[in-house]
Amino acid sequence: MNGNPDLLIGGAWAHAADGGLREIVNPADGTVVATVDEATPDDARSAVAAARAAFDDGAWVATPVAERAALLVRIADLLERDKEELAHLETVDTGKTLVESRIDIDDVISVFRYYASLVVGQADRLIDVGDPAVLSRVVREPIGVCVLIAPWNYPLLQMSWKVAPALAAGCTMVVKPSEVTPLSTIAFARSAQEAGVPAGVLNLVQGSGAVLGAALTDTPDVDFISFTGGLATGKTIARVAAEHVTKVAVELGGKNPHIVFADADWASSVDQVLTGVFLHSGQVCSAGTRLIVEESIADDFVAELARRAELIRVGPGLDPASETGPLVSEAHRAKVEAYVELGISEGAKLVTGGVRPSDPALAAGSFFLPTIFDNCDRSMRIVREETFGPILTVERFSTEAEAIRLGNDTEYGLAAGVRTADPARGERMVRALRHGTVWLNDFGYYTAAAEWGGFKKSGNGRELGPTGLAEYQEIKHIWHNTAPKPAEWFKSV
Ligand code: TXE
Repeated sequence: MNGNPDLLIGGAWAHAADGGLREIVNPADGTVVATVDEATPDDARSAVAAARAAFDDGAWVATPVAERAALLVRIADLLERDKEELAHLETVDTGKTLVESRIDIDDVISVFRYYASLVVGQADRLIDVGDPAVLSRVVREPIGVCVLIAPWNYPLLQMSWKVAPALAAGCTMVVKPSEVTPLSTIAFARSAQEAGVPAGVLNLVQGSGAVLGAALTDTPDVDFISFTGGLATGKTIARVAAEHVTKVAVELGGKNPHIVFADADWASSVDQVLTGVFLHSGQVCSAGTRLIVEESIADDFVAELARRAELIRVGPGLDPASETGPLVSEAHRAKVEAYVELGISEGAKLVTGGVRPSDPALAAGSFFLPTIFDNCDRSMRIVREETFGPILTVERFSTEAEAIRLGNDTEYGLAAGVRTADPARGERMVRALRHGTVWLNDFGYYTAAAEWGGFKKSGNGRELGPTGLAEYQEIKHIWHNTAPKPAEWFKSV
């Protein structure tokens, strides 16, 4: 049995019902960094029941909004206090560099502060129905019990985009981090408890999604499921939830174009195309994995990218010299390697990378070198499918119309980048691209105050911004007649 119990159910920390454990591996060196409780479906059902009871009990829902906001601020303060420890957990769990992990935790903190301030500013909408005796107003109420499922690439960050608005709205919840990367979420749940989140409001189970999925989603006791992860799992969850008419929001990744016109600023374009795809070894839903570059500069641009990609220092996330870390697991590296093989067999030209680093010091980790494929086109699966690894594919265009067509020629629609010195063309492009976020002469940035989410198969619903709070709220119209009188409808009666 593990030391500290890792499941939080109804305000009490618990071990798994069957004593099951899971080893958590540092992908930088293959070492076991922790052993955590692996929930059973019964544990997951207990967590849902605890969230249901805490919601139906009404006390949390009735908590004044200012108190809920103050709780969010206390959570943010505790995360600030524990930032270094949380960043360390994120790095040994996911492999990303400490620099990236610290940025993630800063963003987590800002999300809690953002929703604390947003929710206190929400006002009911008053409607003039033409009768001064009637008070008509539209109010927001918490949607209810939420199941919040997060992936492994940004474990606490993705979870915070769900937990912060859910708490702000007055919901209760079961959170399930990825079984590959649960450590920061377990630490977070302890902070939430320390901050004073009432028993049953936030429950945590961790374990295999395939095993726990049905207990968390195939139930009438859940009112809302927010999921970030892969397309296949998102479809499964949406199908199961439909049976109960449970509202679902899913963020399912992307295959994001980064379009570079010949007049674009050269230095920032090279830099941002590289960081856009190779940051966190490409394990980013909004990674700019498709370079779509104007024909006239393509050869020189790709040559410069390759030169710079070969200089990227791949290494353990805890080593300050590392610029990007390993892939999250051996299994995931195998998937990325299969895509490289596929790209070669599809006829793409391997310009650089495509292999593991030769440095023996990295042999125990699941590292993979930044990889660029030129001469790509939309018939290739490496151009159409999310590889979720450090693989950049290069397509070329000659006209603006062709750039738009290529940029939209994907079943996904999460994010896109455009680089041009012509503001009018830039504005035409950002409106023409069918993606949830479009960057013009920048790439990868976001803010808690602006919505995040995808068009098409990148999902539905939005996180962050006011819409990210609205997802957790039901709308109720209240019609109050302060001077009731007979309706005088059926005059004969
Ligand atoms: O994700 P899964 P996987 C993409 C990326 C990656 C692919 C598969 O292309 O290669 O998805 O990754 C939980 N019911 N993204 O298999 O399975 C699971 O335990 C309920 C993009 O790791 O989608 C984890 O907590 N939950 C993405 C979460 O779902 C289930 C980030 C995500 O795991 C479940 C990650 C079930 N039946 C991968 N099955 C992004 N949008 O950023 C699994 N889970």
